[in-house]
Amino acid sequence: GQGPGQLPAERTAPGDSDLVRAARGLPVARTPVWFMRQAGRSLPEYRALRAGTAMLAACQDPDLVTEITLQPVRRHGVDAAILFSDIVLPLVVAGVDVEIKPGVGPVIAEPVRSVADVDALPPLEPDRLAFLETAVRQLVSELGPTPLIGFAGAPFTLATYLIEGGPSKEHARTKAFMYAEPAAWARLLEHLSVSAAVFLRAQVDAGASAVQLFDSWAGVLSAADYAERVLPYSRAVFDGLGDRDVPRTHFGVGTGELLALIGDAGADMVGVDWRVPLDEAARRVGPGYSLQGNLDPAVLLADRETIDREVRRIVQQGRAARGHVFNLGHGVLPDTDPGALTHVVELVHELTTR
Ligand code: 1CP
Repeated sequence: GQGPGQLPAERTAPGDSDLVRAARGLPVARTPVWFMRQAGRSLPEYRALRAGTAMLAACQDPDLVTEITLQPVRRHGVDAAILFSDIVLPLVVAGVDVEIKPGVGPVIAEPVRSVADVDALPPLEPDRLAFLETAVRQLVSELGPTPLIGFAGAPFTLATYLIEGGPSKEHARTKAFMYAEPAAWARLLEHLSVSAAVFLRAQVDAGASAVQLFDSWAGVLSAADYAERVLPYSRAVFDGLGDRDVPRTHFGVGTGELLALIGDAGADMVGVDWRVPLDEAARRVGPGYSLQGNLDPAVLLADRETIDREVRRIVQQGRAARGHVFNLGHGVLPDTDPGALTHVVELVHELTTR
């Protein structure tokens, strides 16, 4: 029989996987681990498959998406796949002129600088997401018990690209627009929350077992501005999932001062970068949330001894949370040795197998 806290011998449904269970604060067989940007330039098989295809074209090809998404699962034995896509894809599909420039990132041909620009943004029509549904269905059938994470970019982080016209450090234009044009700002974030919800619903309805909302750059805001001018729109994205029964992860970089708010926006699990230790992060978010993180991606460029020490520390500090999904604090750096990633998966499993 099963004692308290013990698990059934076999769990084969992705909806009952360790990733989903940890995100909900349920007992797990071992701490699940995956890596943000696990599919990407650190893998030679990715570079080979992507050769000759532009990033945004690759994201709209269901067979390429399926294969690229599966590569890190096969190679590293991670506990989750994340759909190969990009946060700007809903804009692209809606018809906004966006390009992903190699070595730069998303570049917007006509940045949003006025109320009229906001009103001219085309809506995302769900019937243009057939390619996404095909990719997700193929993936779910290939992945078997391994859950697929669907994702979207949060309204604020997408707004930074639309307003700045591309990647930026200070996001000064974004903040200026937010302060100077509050009505247009509200309309822009509302628009982006609707398209993010459409994008997430398509993935979940096609079979994704969990979702993550990436608000990568939210950490540039004060807690007061975040709470008043951003959080309601991220909450609207999660609310847009309705009663779809998938755990929700909410992630940003440099969000130490925002962690409680990030949880409060409607998350089951809060993503934490390397700046705040997980035991302290658990205190900041409070008891109702699991944590995901938080190895500094740069540590993977160091020696094995350093990697192992940091992994052990994070596994230990993660026990302070009601559930822990091991991950990096941000995406895999392109020159990471893939062997280091495989090693981290093995070590986390070894340290946490009950
Ligand atoms: O030419 C290439 O190979 C392009 C590099 C690349 C890749 C592999 C980009 C351009 N996006 C992606 C895939 C991607 N983007 C995934 C795939 C799934 C996985 O994690 O394996 C995901 C989840 C994203 C999400 C994404 N795109 C975020 C949020 C996560 C994060 O890293 O903070 C952000 C901010 C982007 C914008 C973006 N797209 C690409 C780049 C280089 C950037 C960042 C640019 C910047 O610094 O602002």
